[in-house]
Amino acid sequence: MTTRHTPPPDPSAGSWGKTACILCECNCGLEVLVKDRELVKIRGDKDHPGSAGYTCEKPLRLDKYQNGAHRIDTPMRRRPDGTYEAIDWDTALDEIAAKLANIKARHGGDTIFFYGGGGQGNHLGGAYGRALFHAVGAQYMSSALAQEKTGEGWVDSLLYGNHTTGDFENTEVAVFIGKNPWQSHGVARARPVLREISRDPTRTMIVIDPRRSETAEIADIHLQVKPGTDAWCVSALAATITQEGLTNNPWLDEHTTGADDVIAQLNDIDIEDYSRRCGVPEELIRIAARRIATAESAAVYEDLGVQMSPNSTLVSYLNKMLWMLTGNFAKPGGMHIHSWMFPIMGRWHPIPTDEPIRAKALRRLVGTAAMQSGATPLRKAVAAASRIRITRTVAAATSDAALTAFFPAVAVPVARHIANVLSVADGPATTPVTQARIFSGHIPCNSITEEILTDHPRRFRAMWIDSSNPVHSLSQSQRFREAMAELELSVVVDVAMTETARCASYVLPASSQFEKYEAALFTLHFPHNAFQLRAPLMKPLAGTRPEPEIYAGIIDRLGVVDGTLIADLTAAAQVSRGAFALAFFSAIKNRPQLAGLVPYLLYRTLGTTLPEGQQSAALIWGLAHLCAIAQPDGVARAGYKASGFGQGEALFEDILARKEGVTFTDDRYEDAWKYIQHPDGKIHIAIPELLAELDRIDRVEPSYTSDEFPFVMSVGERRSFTANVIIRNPEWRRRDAEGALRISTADAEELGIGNGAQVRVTTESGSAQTVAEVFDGMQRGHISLPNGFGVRYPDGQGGESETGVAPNNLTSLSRRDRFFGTPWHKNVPARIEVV
Ligand SMILES: Nc1nc2c(c(=O)[nH]1)N[C@H]1C(S)=C(S)[C@@H](COP(=O)(O)OP(=O)(O)OC[C@H]3O[C@@H](n4cnc5c(=O)[nH]c(N)nc54)[C@H](O)[C@@H]3O)O[C@H]1N2
Ligand SMILES: Nc1nc2c(c(=O)[nH]1)N[C@H]1C(S)=C(S)[C@@H](COP(=O)(O)OP(=O)(O)OC[C@H]3O[C@@H](n4cnc5c(=O)[nH]c(N)nc54)[C@H](O)[C@@H]3O)O[C@H]1N2
Ligand code: SF4
Ligand SMILES: [Mo]
Repeated sequence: MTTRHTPPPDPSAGSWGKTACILCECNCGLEVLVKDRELVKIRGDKDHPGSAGYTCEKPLRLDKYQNGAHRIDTPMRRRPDGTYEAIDWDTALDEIAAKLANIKARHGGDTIFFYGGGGQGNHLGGAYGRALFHAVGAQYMSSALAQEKTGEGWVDSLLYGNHTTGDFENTEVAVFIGKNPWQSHGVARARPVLREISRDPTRTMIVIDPRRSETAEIADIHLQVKPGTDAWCVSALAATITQEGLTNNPWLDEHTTGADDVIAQLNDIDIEDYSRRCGVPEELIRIAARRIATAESAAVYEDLGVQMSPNSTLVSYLNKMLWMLTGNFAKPGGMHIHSWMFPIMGRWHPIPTDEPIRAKALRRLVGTAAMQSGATPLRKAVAAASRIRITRTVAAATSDAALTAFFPAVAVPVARHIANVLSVADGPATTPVTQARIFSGHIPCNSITEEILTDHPRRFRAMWIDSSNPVHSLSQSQRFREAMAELELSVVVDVAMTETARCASYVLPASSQFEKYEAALFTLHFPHNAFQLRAPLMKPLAGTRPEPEIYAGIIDRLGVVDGTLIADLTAAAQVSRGAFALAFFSAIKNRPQLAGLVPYLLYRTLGTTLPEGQQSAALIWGLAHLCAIAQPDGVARAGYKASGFGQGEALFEDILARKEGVTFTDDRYEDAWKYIQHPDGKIHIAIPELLAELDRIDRVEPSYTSDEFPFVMSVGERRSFTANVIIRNPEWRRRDAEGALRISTADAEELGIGNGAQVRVTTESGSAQTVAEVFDGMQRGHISLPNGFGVRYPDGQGGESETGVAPNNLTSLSRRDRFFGTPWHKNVPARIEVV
C-alpha cells in the first residue's frame, strides 16, 4: 500500500517482470526490467525451477529480438511482381480462409501442408495452429524436428516407445556424441554441470567430435573421429563392451528382449579395423568403453554432429547400446524416460498409477454408468442453468458431484483420443508423392520440395508456415524458394519479414514472445520436470496479433463449428470449471471428430471466461488436465495431491499463478520403468532393420571427399553468438561478427590462409565468400561454418545488409539419411580458395 512516507513507484523507472530465454531449448528463467517497451535489464531468475538463476551470455541483449527494424506490424499480400502491399486484418483473414476452403474443395484438405509451429521458446501458437490443421482436413505436417530428431525418435519408439534424457548432474561418466553442450546447452545449467564433471577426479567426460570443441577441451577422453565415421567408432565402443565381457547380463536378462542377437553381432566386429576407419586409436576406444561399462552410472547425449551426418539413424541406435548393454537405466546418473507436459513428438500415454486395482475398478464402474446415463443431459441442464443466476450454484454443485463419479472413468480414453489426434500420432505412414517414411506425423524436411515440385495429383498445393524460416533453415534454400513459387497459397506467420516470408503469398505479423502468453513444451527432464507459462511483459505491438487469435479468426471464417456448441460450452464455463469440464469432456466423448479442434474450442469458450488477457491460457487448462491424467502419481509428488479432476485443476491454477514456472512432476528413479510403452515393460533391444544396417556398414569404407572437394565441411556449428535465426539484428553479437569459417592450422598453412583472410568456399550446390579463422581445434580436412548467419536486416539507410553465410545455400537435398531423410549438414564435401 502506498503511504505518505513511501513515494508511489516511478513509472519511468520501468518494472521487473518474469519470463524466459527463447534462444535455446533450455528456456532459462529470466527477470527483465521493461521500460517504454524496451528490455533494458535482463538477469537470470533464481526462482525458476529448472535454471535456478543460470543464464549464458546470449539472452542479455534479447531486446534485439523484441525491438528493431525487423518487426512487421501489418498483414501483407504479395503482388504479382513479388512486392508486398499492406492489407488490413479482416481482408487478410477473409481472403486466406476463402482460399483455404477453395483448395480443400478442389484438391482435398490433405494438399494443405503445415510447417513449423514453434521455435525454441514458442509452442503455444503452433498448438493452436493444430486446430486449423484439423479444420481444413490436413494430414501432413513437419517442423525442424524432422531434419534432426526423427531418426532417433523412431529408434526410441522401437526400443521403449518414448524419449530418454540423461541425469548429467549426477552421472559418473558423461558421454557426448556430436554434441557440444558448452555452447549449445541442452542440459540445464550446462556450464556449471560440465565444469563439475571435469573437475571431479572420480567422474569422467567422454566426447566424440572431430573437432576439439569447448566441451572436448575440458573432457577427460576425446575421441577425435574423422567426420562422418561415428557409426564405426560407436560400434567399436559397443563391441568392446560385449567382446571384453563387460555387459550387465543379469540386468539384460531381466529387463530386455533380443539382447543375444545384438551381442552376437557386436562380437563379430573387428575393433581394430573399425578404429582405423574412424581414425581413433584402438586403445583409446577400449579405455573409453571400459570406463563406461565399469562406472556406477553413465549417461549419453547425441546431437547434430551425428544426427546430421552419415548413418545417423544407425548411430542413434548404437549410442543407446552404450547405456543399454551396461544397464544404465532408471537409476541415479543414468538414462531415463521422462514425463511430459505434452509430448512434442511420439505418443501420449497414461502411466499406471499406484492406486490399488480394486479401488480403480470400482471407480471406473460408477463413472462409466454416470457418463452413459447422465453426462449429456447434465451438460444441457448445466448450460440452461447458467442462464438463470439462482440455479448456477446448484448446477455447479451438481456437476462437481457428477465429475467425481465420471471423471476418472472417461478421462483417460477421452484424453488419449484428444492427445493422439492433436499430435497427429495416427496420421499417414508415408508421404503422398515420394512415399518417404513419416515419423510421429512429421514428414522428412528434405522431402518437402519433392512433394511440391511434381505433376503428381496429390502434390501439396498450399503451405502454412508458423515460427520457422525453412527457406533459410532447410537444405538447398533455392529449391525451397522454387517450391514456394509453385504453390497456390502460402502463408507465413512471423514477427519478421524473413527469407521465407519473402516468398509467401500472405505474411501475418505475430506479436512477439514478450507481448503474449507463451510457453515451450520442451519438458524433457527427469526426475523433476518443469513447465513455465510466460505472462506477457507488455501489450502487443500495434498491428500485430498473438497466434491463437489469428487461428481462431481463420477457423471462425471456415464455419466448421456450430454456434450452439460454442454457446453451450461457454455457458458451462460461466457456471464453474467443473461444469465446463463435464460439458467439454462429454462433448468430445460423444463427438470424437471434434478432438482436432480442441485448442479452438477451449479458446472460444473457456478462454472467454478467464481474466482479461488470459484467453490463450485456455489451452493450458487442457494440457494441465492431460498431464495430470497421464502422470497422476508424479504430479501428486510435485505437490498437486487432489485426486481426479481436482488434480489437473490445481496444476492449472498454479501454472497461472507462478510466473517463474512450476515443477509439475516429481518422479522416483525407478519410475522410469513405468514410462516404457511396451506391454511387457521391457526394452526391445534388437531392431532387425538396424542390425541389417550394422551388417551393411561392415562392408563400407567411409570416404566423403574427392579431388574436387577435398574437405568435409560442417555447416551450422553452434557458437557463442548464434541462436538459429531468432535474432536477425547483427549488432546482437559481441564476438565472431561475420561467422568465420574455421580451418585447422595445418590446412591453413598449406593453403596460405591467415586469420581473417577472405576465402571462397564451394560445394556441389553453391559457393560463398567468407572470412577464415585458423582454429587449432580443427583436424586436417575438416572445416566448419556457424549456423544463424546470412539473414537480411534493414541497414538504416533504406537498404538491407546481409552478414555472414546463409548455410543452406551450400547444402544439398540428396545427402540424407536412408531411413528418415535427415540431412547431412555436418558432412558437406567442399573446397576452399583464397580470394
Ligand atoms: N549457441 C547456440 N546454442 C544452440 C543453438 C544455436 O543456434 N546457438 N541451437 C539449438 C538447437 S536448435 C540445436 S538442435 C542444438 C544443437 O546442438 P549441437 O548438436 O551441440 O550443435 P552443433 O554445433 O551443431 O554440433 C555439435 C558438434 O558436432 C560436431 N560434429 C561435426 N561433425 C561431426 C561428426 O561427423 N561426428 C561427430 N561426432 N561430431 C561432429 C561439431 O564439431 C560440433 O562440436 O543447439 C541448440 N543450442
Ligand atoms: N545447414 C544447417 N541448417 C540447419 C541447422 C544446421 O546445423 N545446419 N540446424 C537446424 C536446426 S537443428 C534447427 S532447429 C533449424 C531451426 O530453423 P527454423 O525452424 O527455421 O527456426 P528458427 O531459426 O528458430 O526460426 C524461428 C522463426 O520464428 C520467428 N519467431 C520468433 N518469435 C516468434 C513468435 O512469437 N511468433 C512467430 N510466429 N514467429 C516467431 C523468428 O523470426 C524466426 O523466423 O535450423 C536447421 N538448419
Ligand atoms: S541460450 Fe539457452 S542456455 Fe543460454 S540463457 Fe538462453 S535458454 Fe539458457
Ligand atoms: Mo535444432
